[in-house]
This record gives sequence, structure tokens and C-alpha cells, in this order.
Amino acid sequence: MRIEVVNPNTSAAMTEAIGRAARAIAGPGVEVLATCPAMGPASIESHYDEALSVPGLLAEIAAGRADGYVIACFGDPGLDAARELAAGPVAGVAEAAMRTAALLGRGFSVVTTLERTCGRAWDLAHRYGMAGFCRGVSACDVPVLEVEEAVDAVVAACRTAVAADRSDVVVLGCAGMTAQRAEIERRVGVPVVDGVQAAVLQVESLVRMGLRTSAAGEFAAPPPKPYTGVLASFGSRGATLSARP
Ligand code: 2AL
Repeated sequence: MRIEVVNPNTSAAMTEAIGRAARAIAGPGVEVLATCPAMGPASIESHYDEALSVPGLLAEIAAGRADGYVIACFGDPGLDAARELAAGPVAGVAEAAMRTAALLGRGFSVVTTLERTCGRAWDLAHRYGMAGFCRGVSACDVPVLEVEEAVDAVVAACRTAVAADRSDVVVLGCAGMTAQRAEIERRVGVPVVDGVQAAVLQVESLVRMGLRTSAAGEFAAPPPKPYTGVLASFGSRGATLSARP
């Protein structure tokens, strides 16, 4: 089985860290391909960044290199579109982390990067039916590309969040925090969920069970049509790629 973990930002260093975390958790016989798009933002920390990360991300998924896919950014950019496009299952790290955290305690706190990303995390908690488990979303105020080196700030934000939210689980709100999960958990003293590893194992289990996104309704392959301008090559992808029952 091959799982492609797509980092939707174009940072090579972050993609490597995500790949290491994914390979460390994947089961025997699972090959992990860690990729990032050829075009797009260096990091995703605004709605603008997120919107413009999606074409490059979808181009990676459209290459059809794997049995299942992980979108390794906490905004879960392009998740619905990726599910329409991919022949195999697709997991976003926010959805995977929140669903995993809900199995581990009474309520979780999301700790993200910049304050401006908190609204998106709340939107996703509502969207996934997880708002009843989400006790709070807060920021450590460190930009995405600096967060791996800022473990003290993340730990401090997690401690404050657990106390203020009266939560008993932490969800890491950025894929760039993946390498620090164990240290953060040890220092904060509650279960800490990293969405990259949670999503890899969810996709692995779906592929192993022979399950993939339903094509019976909303997530059917998108109807082919002409696209123009810089998006011209995206036009007929839906029909050619998504061979799902
Ligand atoms: C992220 C993330 O996971 N990757 C990225 O570029 N931005 N999330 C975030 N909350 O800033």
C-alpha cells in the first residue's frame, strides 16, 4: 500500500518533517510518499493562502500515485475537492485529529499557530460535528515556518489552554508541530494528538478495509468541462482520474 501525504504549502523542510512523522507511524508494508505542490504559498496562515494552496494540492492528488491520501495542513484545504478527485480515501489532519481526540477524553483544546487561524479551526469543528468536544481554540502566536523550533511557546500555549478550557486532550493545530508531539505531551501532561499521524493511520485502515469515498452522491467525480487561463490543465481531470464505484 502507498499513502501520499501532501503538505499543501511549498516548504521542503516542513514536508520532510511531515514525511518522517508519517513513516514513523505507518504500519508494515505501507510506503509513505511525502510531497508538496509545485506552486502555491510557502506557508498557509490566512484564507488567501489556503484558497491559493488548493490548485497545487489537487494537482498532486490528481497524479494518482497512491492508494490513499492525507492533506497535511490543519485548515484541511481542498478536502472535499480531493475526495471528488481521488480514487482512494482522503483524510485531512484537522478532521482526523479532532475525531481521534474525541475518543480520548471529555473535551479537547486546539492549539494553533497565529490567532487569525482560530476561526477556521472553529469552523471545521462545527463542520465535522466536533464542536461539542471542542472546548476552545487558541494560538501560540508563532508563524507556521517557525513553529517546529518554538516548542516552549507551544507547550506554554497548551498548558494555558488546558487550564482555561478545562479540557483533557490537546489537538495540535499545525502540521509543523508533528515532530514535537511526544515532547509536548510529556510536558503538558494530557494526551496530545497530532493530525498527521492520526490521518495516516485512518487512511491506512480505510485502504486495508477496502473502503473509499462514496461516489454515489456529492463526492462523485466532478463533471468534466473546459477550464481557462492558468487553470486550463485542470479542466477534464474529474472524469479521467476518479474510478470509484
Ligand atoms: C498550517 C499547517 O498545518 N500548515 C500550514 O502551512 N499552516 N496550519 C496553521 N494553523 O497555520
